[in-house]
Amino acid sequence: MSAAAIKDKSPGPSAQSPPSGGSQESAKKMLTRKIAVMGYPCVGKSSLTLRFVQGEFPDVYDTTIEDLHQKNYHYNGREYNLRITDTAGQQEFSIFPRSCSVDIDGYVLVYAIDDRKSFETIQMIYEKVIENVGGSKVPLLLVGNKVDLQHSSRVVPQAEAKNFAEKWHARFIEVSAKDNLGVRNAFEGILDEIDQSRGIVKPKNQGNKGGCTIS
Ligand SMILES: Nc1nc2c(ncn2[C@@H]2O[C@H](COP(=O)(O)OP(=O)(O)OP(=O)(O)O)[C@@H](O)[C@H]2O)c(=O)[nH]1
Ligand SMILES: [Mg+2]
Repeated sequence: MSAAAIKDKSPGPSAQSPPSGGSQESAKKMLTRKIAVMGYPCVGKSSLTLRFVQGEFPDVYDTTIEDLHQKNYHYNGREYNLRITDTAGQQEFSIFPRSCSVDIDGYVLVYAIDDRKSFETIQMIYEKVIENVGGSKVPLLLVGNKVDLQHSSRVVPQAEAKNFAEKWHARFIEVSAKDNLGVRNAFEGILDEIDQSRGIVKPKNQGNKGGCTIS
């Protein structure tokens, strides 16, 4: 796998993460969070990432090798430097990408609600994450993308995905990168999961676990 290209779309001079011992007070408070976006090919990993990072939905499908995006993000009174790895779609998971096993704070596992195979594969990916990263306390978000297609071509019932998320102690959300539904909530959800796992914030709404829906 080729080295990830860094795509920094954050505005302003503080786009880079602060050097250690930096002098600016604001820079000192910047929290770096590394997030991996994983899933079967064509589920919308890149569209979701680009919608969040750049506010755009790409016109053309361009399969990903691996891209690293950066974004500075203000959330819950904190400043985050987000480093989001948009991974290559995986048909099967015999090899777990090294870039996803080292130094990742949280995982966004994406399937498409109109693609049953992508949902089956996400369960394998989940097992590989647990196997490679270790422990059952990995911050995880299960994302059902393409919810704009729910009335025409849904094949993965929401309840089924919700059950898996509950079993995994993961947060769950259905989104549409195309219609920009729930995308921000998804990335804020994984930030919450990461910060809760570190004891930085208390779980504020357990109801979100295994059940946040955009419709
Ligand atoms: N209807 C609909 N189509 C979407 C949505 N998100 C992505 N797509 C389409 O799905 C196709 C794949 O999108 P990508 O974002 O490239 O998918 P990917 O998972 O990054 O694909 P790989 O990099 O090949 O693994 C494209 O044709 C997108 O336009 C969505 O929310 N709704
Ligand atoms: Mg992609």
